Amino acid sequence: MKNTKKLFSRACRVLVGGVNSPVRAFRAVGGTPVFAAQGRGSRLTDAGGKRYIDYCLSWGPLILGHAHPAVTRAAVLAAARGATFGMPTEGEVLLAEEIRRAFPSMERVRLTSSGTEAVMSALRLARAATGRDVIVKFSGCYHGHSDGLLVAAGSGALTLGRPDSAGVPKAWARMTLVLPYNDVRAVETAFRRAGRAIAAVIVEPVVGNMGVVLPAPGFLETLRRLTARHGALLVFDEVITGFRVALGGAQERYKIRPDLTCLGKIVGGGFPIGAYGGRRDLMERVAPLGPVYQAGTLSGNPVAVAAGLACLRELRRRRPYGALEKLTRRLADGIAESARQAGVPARVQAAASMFTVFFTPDPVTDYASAKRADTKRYARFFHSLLEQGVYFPPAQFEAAFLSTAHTGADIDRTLEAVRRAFRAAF
Ligand code: KE4
Repeated sequence: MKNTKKLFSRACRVLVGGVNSPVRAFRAVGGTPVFAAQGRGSRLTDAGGKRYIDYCLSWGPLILGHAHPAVTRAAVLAAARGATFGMPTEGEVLLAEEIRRAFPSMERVRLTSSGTEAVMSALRLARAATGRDVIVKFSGCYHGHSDGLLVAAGSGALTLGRPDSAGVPKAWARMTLVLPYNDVRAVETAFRRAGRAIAAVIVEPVVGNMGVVLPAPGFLETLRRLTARHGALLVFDEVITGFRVALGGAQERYKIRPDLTCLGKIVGGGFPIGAYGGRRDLMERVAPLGPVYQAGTLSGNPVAVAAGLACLRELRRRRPYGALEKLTRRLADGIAESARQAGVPARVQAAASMFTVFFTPDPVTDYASAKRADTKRYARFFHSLLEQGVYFPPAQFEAAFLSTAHTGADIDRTLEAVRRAFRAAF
């Protein structure tokens, strides 16, 4: 820990808050952030040499675990051929084909370097295609840090208590209509009142950024029906759920065909990649074919593409989703049972291999109910597990993840640490 403290104070003298992304700063849970030094499989080693079973997994990308041999080999070989050309390469075509094979709704694809870029571009396209300005989003959902979406945002913005970021022009915020997640009546009212002004509805089809919140039966279907009826577009932000809740993401699981989809995280195998895509008639409005400009020096970067392709091909070959879901269910049920036995009010909400422990007795269905969770208890839970070598996301309003590298023995060890945490910290 000494190393880490020294490293963090040195980091704070040059990096804002000592980190390159706010969620890493442990502001919600207190203490000094863990500095990673190495990862392998389900294990993470910090700068002080301490090892952890990792359930944060870099906030989602590492569904195959750290340093998967096929992904690492692909990236190293690609790098040796040249890191970037600023020219089309075959790998980008192969990755886009692999994405479309899993997401048939993505008839045309554009690769970017982050999920934020993918979402920002998809919404620019939605506004251009409809000639309308208003975007509907749901409070507590997070869609990256582009201006129009930092309104009632989840993830780090929610954790830091600043769901509406400073610096976002009021005009931008006025073009973002925020509704409660899972509130069908609110969506119907919004369309009744402003349907003709709404360009798109963007949604995390399964929310990760309030912690894991599932769509109520009929919610996604209502979004599909109302957007189609009013000439608005339905945008699924599957940056977390893509290749996570199924090979074809939430749209495969819930059998809903959105007009546009945004991807990130897993699609790059741990390297910087985002992607957006959808109906051909929409996507062909994007430059160079159409008037919607979007570009990127490292979009479709050959090294990232090679890693992403290796990752997606491994997922297609292994189809690990049943086994991942079973292991996640065992962990989630075990945590819930330990909380019950310890008399600690907790809800463990899971979807496939993503889950969240909320310290609240009630179901978490939207931002208001998520905010009722006891975040101080979460901080104590987090630190007790950290001490015992188990690394959960350092914030209540995030999702924890399993990978194909997690084993039954990892789950047993984790449940033992959870039992101790409930005894020691509650
Ligand atoms: P990136 O720009 O971070 O690649 O993707 C933005 C984004 C878009 N949509 C969803 C549903 C997302 O969850 C994200 C990013 N997720 C956060 C964690 N919840 C990234 C972690 C961070 O901000 O450091």
